[in-house]
Amino acid sequence: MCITCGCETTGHEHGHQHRHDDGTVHSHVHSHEHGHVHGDEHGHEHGHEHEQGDASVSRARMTVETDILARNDRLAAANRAIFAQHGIFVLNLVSSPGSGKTTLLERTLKDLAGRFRCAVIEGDQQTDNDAVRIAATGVPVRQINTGTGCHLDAHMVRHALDHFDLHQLDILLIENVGNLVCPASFDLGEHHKAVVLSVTEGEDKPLKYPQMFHAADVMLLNKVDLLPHVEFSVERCLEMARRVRPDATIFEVSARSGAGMDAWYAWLAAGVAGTRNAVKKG
Ligand SMILES: Nc1nc2c(ncn2[C@@H]2O[C@H](COP(=O)(O)OP(=O)(O)OP(=O)(O)O)[C@@H](O)[C@H]2O)c(=O)[nH]1
Ligand SMILES: [Zn+2]
Ligand SMILES: [Zn+2]
Ligand SMILES: [Zn+2]
Ligand SMILES: [Zn+2]
Ligand SMILES: [Zn+2]
Repeated sequence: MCITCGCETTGHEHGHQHRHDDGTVHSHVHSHEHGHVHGDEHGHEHGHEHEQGDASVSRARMTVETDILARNDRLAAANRAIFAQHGIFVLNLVSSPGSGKTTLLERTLKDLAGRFRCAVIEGDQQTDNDAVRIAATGVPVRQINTGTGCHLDAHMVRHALDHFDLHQLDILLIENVGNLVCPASFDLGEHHKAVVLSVTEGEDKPLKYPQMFHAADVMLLNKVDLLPHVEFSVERCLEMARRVRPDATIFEVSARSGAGMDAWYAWLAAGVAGTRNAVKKG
């Protein structure tokens, strides 16, 4: 169940337990086949714990919320450890539907090809449209269909990770479900939540959805190519965004024209460098 809007979220089947060829043991069991191949022999654990949720059903809603978030946070911490271990810089892209997340990803992946090794997790409720678009760029992509669920959680991401060769990645980009409310509560283990806001949505979104604009330390103001055609004050919007999150890193971009994208790429490159340095020191 989603703690924010109360909708049912579907779990997944757990049918088998497995051991990778290199000796890496997954302590969880799951029902799908996959091809996670390790390039070296360090044989670390990618384990995580599962819990039974049934006992919580009769408890008070507050307790249920606390349990769901505590469980998610534990799994997010485990994801974070995996990312740190492999030196992968990870972003969680959130927004309302249609702000341009997939378009922004497509352009970013094309422009960074050959420079960084990227992979994408695509969270969608029903379709594989976005995953197909990303696959066309040639980058590894794993789709997560949430069905009626309104956000990705750390557990879903943990399973998606099995489908990548983590040792061959610099950047992992996660496109969350288009929803400015529920994904704010769920840490996926990412380094940054990046909220995409387009100039067609109105400049007051940060104040209307403060939880999300507070949770995201990065904001991409997209579709600036449309500014001549819409009533939208960039200045007012940025002022409202900073009221909710004073230290936000903000980019004004057009995923269509490419305007402003170089600053975004420079920031990504700095993030990759920082993540790599942390691995060397650790
Ligand atoms: N003019 C303009 N249109 C854009 C820009 N970025 C995206 N679009 C258009 O906006 C629409 C939605 O873009 P998507 O990339 O599918 O948006 P999304 O956030 O991935 O949507 P969901 O996955 O449904 O949440 C498409 O028609 C895009 O072509 C932009 O910078 N400028
Ligand atoms: Zn929800
Ligand atoms: Zn699992
Ligand atoms: Zn999309
Ligand atoms: Zn696995
Ligand atoms: Zn590994």
